[in-house]
Amino acid sequence: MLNRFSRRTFARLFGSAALAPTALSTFATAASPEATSTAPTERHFPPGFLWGSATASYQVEGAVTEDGRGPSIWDTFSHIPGKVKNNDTGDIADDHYHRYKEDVQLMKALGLKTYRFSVAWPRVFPQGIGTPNPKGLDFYNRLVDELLAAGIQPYCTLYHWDLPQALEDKGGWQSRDTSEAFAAYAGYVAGHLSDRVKYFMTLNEMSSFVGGYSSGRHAPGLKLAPAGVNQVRHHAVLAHGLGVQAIRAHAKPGTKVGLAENANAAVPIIETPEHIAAATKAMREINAGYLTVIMEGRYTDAYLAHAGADAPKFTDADMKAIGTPVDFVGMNIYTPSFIRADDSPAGFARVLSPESYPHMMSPWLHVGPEALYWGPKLAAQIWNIKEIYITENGASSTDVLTPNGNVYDSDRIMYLRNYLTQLHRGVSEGVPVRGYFLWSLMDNFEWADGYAYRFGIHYVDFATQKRTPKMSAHFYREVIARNGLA
Ligand code: GBH
Repeated sequence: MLNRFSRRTFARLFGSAALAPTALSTFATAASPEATSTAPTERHFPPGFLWGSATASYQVEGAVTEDGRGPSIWDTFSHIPGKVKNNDTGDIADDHYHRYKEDVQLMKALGLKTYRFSVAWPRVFPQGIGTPNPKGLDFYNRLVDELLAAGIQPYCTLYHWDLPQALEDKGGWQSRDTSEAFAAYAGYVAGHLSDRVKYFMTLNEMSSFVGGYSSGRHAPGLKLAPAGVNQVRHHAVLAHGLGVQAIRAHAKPGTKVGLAENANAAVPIIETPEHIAAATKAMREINAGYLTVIMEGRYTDAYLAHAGADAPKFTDADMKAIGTPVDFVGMNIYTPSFIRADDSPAGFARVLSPESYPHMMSPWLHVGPEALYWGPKLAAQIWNIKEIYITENGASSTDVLTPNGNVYDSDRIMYLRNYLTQLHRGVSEGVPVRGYFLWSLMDNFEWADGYAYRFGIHYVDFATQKRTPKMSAHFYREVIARNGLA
């Protein structure tokens, strides 16, 4: 289909004579006298590299009152007028709860090796704790079976922001009890799915959901003072640590446990030894409240000094749990944090971006492909990590729709090709990235941005729920088929 499309367009633009072999070879010769072939340069990834895609429960499932699901903080939040663009909610989203079989076929057509989904906590425990709801877990049993039948390896995230509202009513992430409740829930799910799911991630993007207690742009929409926010953050990393322990206690032997964290990817502004050294220092400090404390089991001195009287309250036992070794690290990487060497005691400084800095449709989504090289490289080096996944990377686009049903997203292809080129650079050097999950399989509920911002490689018409592969889906299918850049 791609070939037919290209030939047709090429002919329309340049006339059909341009497609004649002589015209093509003349063109190639003129452009590059040395070229002996017009075959694309293939830059391969290691055999077995896991090409995947990712979604999250509240963003795709819909069916929010079905089969005993309890409300989550995102149901509550999205129904408060003015909180989400156009007052969109996840009530229906992609209706994936009913259409998961069709969606697994989309994955199969792409050639995906793996798929990362998240479990909605309030489906499994409608009250957050207590009596499980078997129908809730059944959905994930069916999904996992469908994936395995299609030859796709499931990667399961346990928390992608849909906290049961019943727990929020008791303080949510401000309460240590939520960390304990998370561990109980995580152990329960892993106990039931680990006969078929081999990889579990505890929490997705702690800093993003902690933002729901500081900027208030995400659920539950609170704006706490710094001491409160630091305590919420501590409960998040504690939930991760207790979750790792609970999963290990309940899952089948051989199950691997990690997390999916949007670690800030420090990128040296210029690749000189001094800027690289600065970026290496920065990578630890700018992630001090999350990845660093998890990998090291202690808050850095700079983090505690900076927090001062607002520092979180914790025990030695907390720190031991937080530092429980993980089997792998998942990194969600979208944007770079540019760093330069500096004479300050810290030894580094952020390089601020000018107004003109290029971004994708989402204003925050600054384009910086090097993030996919430096992020995992520095993390592996600093913490001696042996197994890394890029658990999310992708882009929003305004997507050009043509009357005959094509969806052209050349900017998303540009973004992906450039990021994958940098990933390839790292993997070729031995950076231990084993897989890549493109965000996202299909357009979905983009949190506070509602349905206005599309991250999918499949276009979703939300009125009819029709899915259409975008040009980027064809691109990605080609990457997967070659196990290399296309
Ligand atoms: C990820 O967040 C999420 O895991 C995923 O669910 C989401 O759909 C995807 O990426 C695309 O956004 O509007 O200025 O307040 C990415 C990290 C952190 C980026 C919060 C947007 C809000 C910036 N996100 N951030 S702002």
